[in-house]
Amino acid sequence: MQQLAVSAEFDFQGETYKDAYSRINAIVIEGEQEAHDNYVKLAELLPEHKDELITLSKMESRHMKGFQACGKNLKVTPDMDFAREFFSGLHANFQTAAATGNVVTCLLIQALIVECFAIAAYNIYIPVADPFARKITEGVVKDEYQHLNFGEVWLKAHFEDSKAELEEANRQNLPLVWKMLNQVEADAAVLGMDKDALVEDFMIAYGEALSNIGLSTRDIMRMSAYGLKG
Ligand code: Y39
Ligand code: FE
Ligand code: FE
Ligand code: FE
Repeated sequence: MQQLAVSAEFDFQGETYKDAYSRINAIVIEGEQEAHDNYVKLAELLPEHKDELITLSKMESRHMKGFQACGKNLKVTPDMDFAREFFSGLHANFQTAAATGNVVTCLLIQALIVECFAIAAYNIYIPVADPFARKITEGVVKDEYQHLNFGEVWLKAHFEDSKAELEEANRQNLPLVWKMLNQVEADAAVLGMDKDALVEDFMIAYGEALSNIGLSTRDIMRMSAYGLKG
């Protein structure tokens, strides 16, 4: 579906917009904070890539500060309790995987699923964002492709050893993404972000990532459908 909305259509200072923004903005701030923490943890798990992963973690901190500024600019207080709850499933799964040294699962959660979610959400948000947030988000989304690329390159290089864990991690975590999208659908719509467009962009980014890693079209189709049927 095409999004032809222009910023002028939105009342960025209206109560309805600001109420929805208090949750979406919080999700993005919390997501960036958790992404920072996840790359720091990955740097411990993959010491041979420590410097690069710490660089990525610092980018996530910058993203968080940028989105905090977007909320302040609209005089919105982010609902951080809502956002922590929103990420709790993926958060718990990442912690468990990290504690047991399942680095493939950690990479699938952060560098594939969360990054593809970010890429979809930010690309859909940019055309409907207020001018201040648009500039910030345009800068951020470029970085997210680099984060996704780290995961793709590592998993491609370890493909044969990773394939089984990748499939299991996908089975456990992809259903959480559909659940998260449903939870955010109404607020996203207020901001001019269409759920079908989010799903479509996520699927494209995630499918491309799995393809780059070395999965067959058949595997990609099977993996992408997990949890979609509810
Ligand atoms: O790697 C990253 O920077 C990811 C943390 C950011 C993900 C943000 C999650 C965006 C979901 C927003 C949903 C809006 C409809
Ligand atoms: Fe649509
Ligand atoms: Fe980020
Ligand atoms: Fe990222």
